[in-house]
Amino acid sequence: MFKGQRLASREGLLVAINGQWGEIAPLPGFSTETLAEAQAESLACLAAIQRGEKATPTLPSVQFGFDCAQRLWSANLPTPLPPYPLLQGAPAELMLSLDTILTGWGALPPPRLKLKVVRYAMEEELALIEQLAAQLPTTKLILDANGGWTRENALRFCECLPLEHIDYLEEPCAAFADTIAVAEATGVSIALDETLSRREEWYGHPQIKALVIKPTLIGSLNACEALVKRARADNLRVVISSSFESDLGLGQLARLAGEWAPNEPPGLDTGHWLTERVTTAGGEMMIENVHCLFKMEKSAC
Ligand code: OSB
Ligand code: MG
Repeated sequence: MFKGQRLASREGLLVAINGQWGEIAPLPGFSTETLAEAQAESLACLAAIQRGEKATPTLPSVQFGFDCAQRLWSANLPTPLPPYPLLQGAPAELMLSLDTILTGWGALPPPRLKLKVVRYAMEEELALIEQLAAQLPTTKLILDANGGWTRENALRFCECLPLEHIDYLEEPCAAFADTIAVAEATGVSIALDETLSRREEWYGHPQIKALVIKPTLIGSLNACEALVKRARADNLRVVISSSFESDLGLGQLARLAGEWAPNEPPGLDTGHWLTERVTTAGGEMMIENVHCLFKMEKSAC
């Protein structure tokens, strides 16, 4: 479910420039552009490159795809950290299946675990959080409200949180001022996500602990790097996060996370929602599975 829309399939575009690939996949409910708009701008950019001009996309997903396809990727990065798990589903069911989920992680519980909130009754979500805190005492919980609470409901919820088990809460309220008021009243630490992709004004605050950067929504890699620099200057953590890209995009995001936030587990545990891959296990594009919309003509000279 994405902001009330159920997505049964994930659509997107893949672009190759001089043999290097990038992914353009606006996320319904989160991206401001549609796939049709991204496609029209992508085709215009490819035509510009064909004419010998520089492509200057303006839509975030197109900027991300074109930047990845033209980036000089570092060859020798250390192995990226594994993403933290993203727990999804109804609290009552998750509580019943928690033992099975925990065994699935093996002997070591993950250092962090993310849970979406404002999806079910507040009491049920709080009960699940209590149970996770009790059963995973060494795991810090990341909560994400996607701006879904009023200030009053966020206050009610955060006053009941076991704060020592909470790493941070992403975007409790739609308005930045409400989010800060909730942080100050309850002591909860905050991470900004939608505030950044919507390019809203924000200022540093001692309780803002992390910036969640979703390159498909932010757009150009330069804009992402500017946020990384601002985070470093303000002593904030950087969490590189997915917008439900394919295995190609997720692999590139993992590499960006390794460069920009080498010590921070990324928010990239979304690949298992997709049944198909676009690359082989060795990282080669399976072009026989993609439908061709544009092919660069080889120039005569
Ligand atoms: O709310 O952070 C979100 C994915 C797509 C759109 C919005 C969100 C997400 C994620 C990605 O949660 C996974 C993560 O950040 O851990
Ligand atoms: Mg978020």
